Amino acid sequence: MDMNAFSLKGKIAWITGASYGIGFAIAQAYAAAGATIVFNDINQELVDRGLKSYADCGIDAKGYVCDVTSEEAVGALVKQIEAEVGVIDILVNNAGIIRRIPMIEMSAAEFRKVIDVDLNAPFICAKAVIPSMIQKGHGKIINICSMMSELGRETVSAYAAAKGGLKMLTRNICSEYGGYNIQCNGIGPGYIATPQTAPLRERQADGSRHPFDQFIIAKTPAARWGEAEDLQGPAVFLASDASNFVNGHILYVDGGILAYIGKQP
Ligand code: NAP
Ligand code: GCO
Repeated sequence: MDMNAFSLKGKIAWITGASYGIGFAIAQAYAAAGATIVFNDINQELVDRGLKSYADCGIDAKGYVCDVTSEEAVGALVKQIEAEVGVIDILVNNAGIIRRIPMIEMSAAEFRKVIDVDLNAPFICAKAVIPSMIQKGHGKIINICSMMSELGRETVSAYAAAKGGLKMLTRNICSEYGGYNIQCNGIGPGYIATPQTAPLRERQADGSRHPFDQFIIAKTPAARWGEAEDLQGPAVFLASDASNFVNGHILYVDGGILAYIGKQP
């Protein structure tokens, strides 16, 4: 096998919401594999923070302010990227939010907001890049899904609905555009130590581990939280020619959570 199939040399990758966390780690790996990195985030402060982090590790990334829930802003950004950098070969729909609120206390507006960022925005971004991918003859779209694409839990109804929907959007993009040599796959991270999950890992006043932290370690055969770096290899694979016949798949990177019924009493 030609190992160059894993290379991203000459590819342009747009990772949404990639100033820090999972998106940043994926972008770092793409840069190491040879890709040109483009990212956006919701405000200038985050973009500046991202640009500094990329520069600190020697990556010449292009950063833009763009709210991925705005069809107009995303359309304009894609045009700008095409003019300033080139046609996007790889889109990673990474930007996301979570609200942990018991469902009967959650307003419809709060529910809609989560669906807007976690489900509608990947639709908007994918829709914006697919026409040029069709013209170019290839494209990779990677949607960052979740354990909640498969499982439910208390307080995350909107997030689970969105990430479950994102799994099916992934399969539908594959179904609709696979014939144009576009592969759309998902990555389902397990519980990853990022700012998004920090409240679930906070030390207790007596110095003990947060009960949720203990719960996740017990529920994960790997017996640890994931790190954003754990997602790098799978993300490179799904962006590269090595995965050209992998389509509509969700690759769970979860230390085994979905395989495990939980510790016996
Ligand atoms: P995160 O806090 O979810 O980071 C996502 C980034 O997206 C942030 O910079 C965020 O800005 C930005 N963003 C939010 N709304 C946006 C919008 N409308 N337009 C543009 N950017 C926007 O951190 P993460 O933990 O690295 O999560 C990345 C992705 O992985 C998310 O989709 C998340 O759901 C998913 N995920 C995370 C885990 C985990 O355990 N951490 C597990 C499974 C899946 P702000 O900082 O202003 O919010
Ligand atoms: C939660 C978590 C999640 C994770 C992740 C799991 O409150 O249960 O924040 O849902 O971040 O998406 O894969």
